[in-house]
Amino acid sequence: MKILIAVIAYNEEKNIRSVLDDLAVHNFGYDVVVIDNGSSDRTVAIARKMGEEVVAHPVNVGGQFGTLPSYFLYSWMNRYDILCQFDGDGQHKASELKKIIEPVEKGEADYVIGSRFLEKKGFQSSFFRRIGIRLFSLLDSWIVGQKITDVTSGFRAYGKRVIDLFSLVYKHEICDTNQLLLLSFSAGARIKEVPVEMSERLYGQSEFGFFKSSGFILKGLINILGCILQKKQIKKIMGAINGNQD
Ligand SMILES: Nc1nc2c(ncn2[C@@H]2O[C@H](COP(=O)(O)OP(=O)(O)OP(=O)(O)O)[C@@H](O)[C@H]2O)c(=O)[nH]1
Ligand SMILES: [Mg+2]
Repeated sequence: MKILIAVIAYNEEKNIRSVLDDLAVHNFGYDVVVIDNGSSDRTVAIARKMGEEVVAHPVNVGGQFGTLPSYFLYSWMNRYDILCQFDGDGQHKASELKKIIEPVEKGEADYVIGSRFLEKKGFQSSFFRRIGIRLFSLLDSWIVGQKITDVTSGFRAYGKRVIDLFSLVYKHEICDTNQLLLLSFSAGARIKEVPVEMSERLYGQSEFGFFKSSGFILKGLINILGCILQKKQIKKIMGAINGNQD
């Protein structure tokens, strides 16, 4: 199976080298691509100098979620079977990639979330962020009918069904992880969570300061409603695509 690790980055010149080194040390046969979201620092130059493939947005688009259409399309065009998102800020560990990839490789899941809250080890995020994560995890668990503990986790693996969905069918803006999870579910993706340990960001600041975190709740609720309304349509289109492929 062809596996791609997409490292998403925006002004991560202080972190990117150690992230790429970590991925090189633990590489068990995956390819790496850096999706740079219009950094104004040396992120792109450092990654290219290290010999990595880089897709560089000429300008910053859509916050961290602006990188998703690029990695889905890159993955689809290069015929990858499994795609993982890996943050360029040093919070994810390459040694844990096998854990999130394995369920997709074994054909048990199409959308795997690395959860910090299953074993409660490592960095657990700030108090306010945890409230938001808990609220959305509960709501999404109810909608998909299975327990989700860390819906906002950026450490994820996707199988072909999800790659097809976001490269061929759903080309609109992706605004948050509720939308990503719920649309994948509507497309028939089997969801699984595995325990992972995350670290604190090495350098720099998170995209989610106090104000953005507050807006994040309202935006999330609107997104969830939108996904419920689109469920039937996504199901129908994905059914047609998979029927055609068989
Ligand atoms: N802030 C920001 N980050 C981006 C953007 N595009 C890509 N990223 C990358 O997205 C990843 C996650 O961003 P963070 O701001 O750390 O957000 P987070 O990890 O979801 O939140 P924390 O748990 O608070 O760190 C990092 O590797 C960023 O470099 C962007 O436009 N803005
Ligand atoms: Mg982060």
